Amino acid sequence: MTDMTTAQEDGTLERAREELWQAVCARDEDAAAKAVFAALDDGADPEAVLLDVIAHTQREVGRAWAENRFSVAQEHSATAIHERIIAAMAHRVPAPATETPTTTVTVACVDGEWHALPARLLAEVLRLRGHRVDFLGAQVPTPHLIAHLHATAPTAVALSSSLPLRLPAAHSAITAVQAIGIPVVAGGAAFGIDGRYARLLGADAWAPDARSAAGLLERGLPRPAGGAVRQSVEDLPHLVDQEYTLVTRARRQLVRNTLAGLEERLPAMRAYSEAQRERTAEDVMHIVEFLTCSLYTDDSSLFTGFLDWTADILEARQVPARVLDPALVLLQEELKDFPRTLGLLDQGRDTLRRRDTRPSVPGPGAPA
Ligand code: B12
Repeated sequence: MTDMTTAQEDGTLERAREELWQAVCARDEDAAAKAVFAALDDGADPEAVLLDVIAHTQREVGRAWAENRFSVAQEHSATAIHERIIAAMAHRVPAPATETPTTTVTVACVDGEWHALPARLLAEVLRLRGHRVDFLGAQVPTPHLIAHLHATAPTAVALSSSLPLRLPAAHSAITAVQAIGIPVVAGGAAFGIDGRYARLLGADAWAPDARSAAGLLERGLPRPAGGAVRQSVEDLPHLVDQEYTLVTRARRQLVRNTLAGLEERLPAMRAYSEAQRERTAEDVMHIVEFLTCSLYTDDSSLFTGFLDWTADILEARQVPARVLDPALVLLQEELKDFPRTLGLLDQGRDTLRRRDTRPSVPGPGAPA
């Protein structure tokens, strides 16, 4: 790499960000490659290109989708372009060849987690820092991960998850990996901006981004003692009330009953198109899933944060957030024997009410 002042590098990265953004908006892979390779040719640090150009643009893509400026198809196209550019970069910027890597890091997404790109970015940064990386990609079922680790015995496992819904699966993976004496560093948006869920689930370490993850792994992680797999209730004593287990077991029925209840109480729903019905079913499914995730962690902010996020998404599409309230009311009626769940639903309704200055949201049993 040529010597570059910070100001020059900032200018190069800024130009690359602008050009890459234009390229993904135009779904033009050639222009995207040109933007990134021009920055590398100008001497930009490959790690900065990965994190401050590509990851930055990918987050902008997420924002554009959330604000209804990008369709799902446009988001998919941008992600596909980024995946190809990252792959092309890996074969263009060799890993440092000076020393034999002393660490092998297995990078894997939690079971059910499709967001592989954040994990891929981490893997590439670790490779550039001289680690040997074993990248397993999206949704790795825990038993397969463990079998693989028995065969490969890495120094550490880097477990990635973007969706908080995957936290129960992340917990199983963390405890299973630690039971075979391998330390786990957790990361990705699911673990919270301050890593609170990584700590809650007993991960050995957490890092907010790939740069600090690389620093952590360079300093080394202590090996866990190994032995019997920790039971989830040992980390999360509130689970003894069984609410998480029982509500999770009933979730399909809950979604069906809530949809039937909505149809009965909201005459407008009877005129919904097939697509609108599907979207409503998806929303209700997500509400129930985030509810169970909050029960698992005993953290109401996961549920209220999700409702706030869904309300933003709906409002960006000209749908008022209060359409969510009747579903919460129906769930309160279905789940009246579960005090922790009722508390979460109450807090959820408060969150929606606070967003909506208009009066009168129907209470349980009130005619809709
Ligand atoms: C691309 C994308 C997808 C793609 C993923 C494709 C792929 N190959 O990765 C697809 C289409 C599959 C997808 C699906 C869904 N997605 Co999506 N997706 C995104 C998007 C736009 C970008 C993700 C990304 O690559 N981010 C870029 C990187 C750089 O993110 P990052 O977290 O900052 O990564 C850094 C750190 O977290 C850290 N890190 C990451 N992993 C690890 C691991 C370790 C060990 C460490 C230490 C650090 C670390 O290092 C990275 C680099 O510094 C985001 C928006 C966003 N802002 O991220 C939504 C987003 C994550 N998706 C979202 C949603 C809701 C979904 C779906 C549920 C949508 C649906 N209705 O089906 C599904 C769920 C799929 C599933 N089961 O997992 C929401 C989540 C909201 C929430 N409340 O949690 C987001 C935030 C969209 C939004 N703008 O609101 N998605």
